[in-house]
Amino acid sequence: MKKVYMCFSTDIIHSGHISIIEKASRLGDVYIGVLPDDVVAGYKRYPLIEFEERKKIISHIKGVKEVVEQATLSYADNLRKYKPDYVVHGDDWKIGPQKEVRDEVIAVLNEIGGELVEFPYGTDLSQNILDEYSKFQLSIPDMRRGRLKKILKSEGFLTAMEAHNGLTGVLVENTKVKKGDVVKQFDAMWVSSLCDSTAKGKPDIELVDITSRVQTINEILEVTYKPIIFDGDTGGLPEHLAYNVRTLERLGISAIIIEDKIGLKKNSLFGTDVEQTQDSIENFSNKIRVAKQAQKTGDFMVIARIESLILEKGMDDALERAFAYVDAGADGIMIHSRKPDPDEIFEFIERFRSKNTGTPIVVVPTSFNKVTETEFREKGANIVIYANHLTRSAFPAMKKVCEIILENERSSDADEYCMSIKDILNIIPQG
Ligand code: SPV
Ligand code: MG
Repeated sequence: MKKVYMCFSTDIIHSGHISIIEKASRLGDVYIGVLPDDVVAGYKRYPLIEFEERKKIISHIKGVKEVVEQATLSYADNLRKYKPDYVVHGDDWKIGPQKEVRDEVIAVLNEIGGELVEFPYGTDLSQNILDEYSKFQLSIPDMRRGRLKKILKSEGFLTAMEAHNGLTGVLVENTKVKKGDVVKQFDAMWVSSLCDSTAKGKPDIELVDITSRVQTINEILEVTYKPIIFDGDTGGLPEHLAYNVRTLERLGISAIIIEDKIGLKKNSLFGTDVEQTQDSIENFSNKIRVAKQAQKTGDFMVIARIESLILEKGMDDALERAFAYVDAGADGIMIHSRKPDPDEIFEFIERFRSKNTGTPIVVVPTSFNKVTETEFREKGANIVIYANHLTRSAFPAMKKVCEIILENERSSDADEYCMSIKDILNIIPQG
């Protein structure tokens, strides 16, 4: 019996897929490579159905002999491993983003003595309609909320970039970089109190109230699909926190991070330059319990943020708090530092992990920003948040343009700092 290899990234199986599998099975035993969730996400969008479930569904289609993981968009490894006589694909990949993959498939097939068989791919609208429908599904609060936990579970690690309005949300949603065979993108968004406040021209002192913060969130929700982590500052009064947790949860937010400070909150990166007071373990543990009791779904996460290192209270205090907050029900721990070197963050992670291997650890490397994601991952961190970088990068360019126009009394001199009109018109998909 000949061997036929196909690769499936789809999560919505329709008659087109069934018909191509049917044709393929006439050529021999059909082996189907299924792409992991992060690879599908890089290639088109986060799949509605997770990897294991997709594998199971596809394995039950008539004519499929075996389902295997294809770890990358490239077929090369699996072709060399399974040495199929045929690779079957629709003829729709001769142009466009898949052309490179196709060229490589042909090259590897030449090497192993196989043949590429392409069947006409129905170009009816159904795939586009299904894709639009899938995107809509991903934006539904119930779908979006749970995705952070799902990514944590399947990948063990994720990154988030700050977003403070629709435009920055779109940037975080759509920016992708191809690194070799891998498409890199941010997994989630961080709605930072610093950036949300700064965008409104206000200090980061819990002055921008929850109504206004929710307004920002709604702007982002309307135009994006990725999960959102909300910076909940101190969480405020427990009675308010319970209400706000339900509001966030209802909107489809995946997690709130609350920090163990009390009184007039100042931004952590001021450290001890300003007066800031840490809450007691008892009080803050109570806040965590209140937040956990308030949530209605199993998806939502309450992450406790420890300010001991920021406030120079020492490593032992940070660790004592971490274990107490986990006992109180925290779904994750964020450890913060404003030191440029990561030693205290690494020490915290190591000591915490020696007793707790499961609770996700969040880091915000604004100061200790030479550490790579791989290093954080190896040390045992699970979420890396780039907390303020879009605000900090946009502002200098805007300021420069103001100055150039004031100086020259016309705008053409500032052109090199501005994107073209054509580009700004196209930055947002129309319609
Ligand atoms: C924020 O982004 O608002 C944060 C992180 O809370 S930090 O600014 O480092 O305190
Ligand atoms: Mg903040």
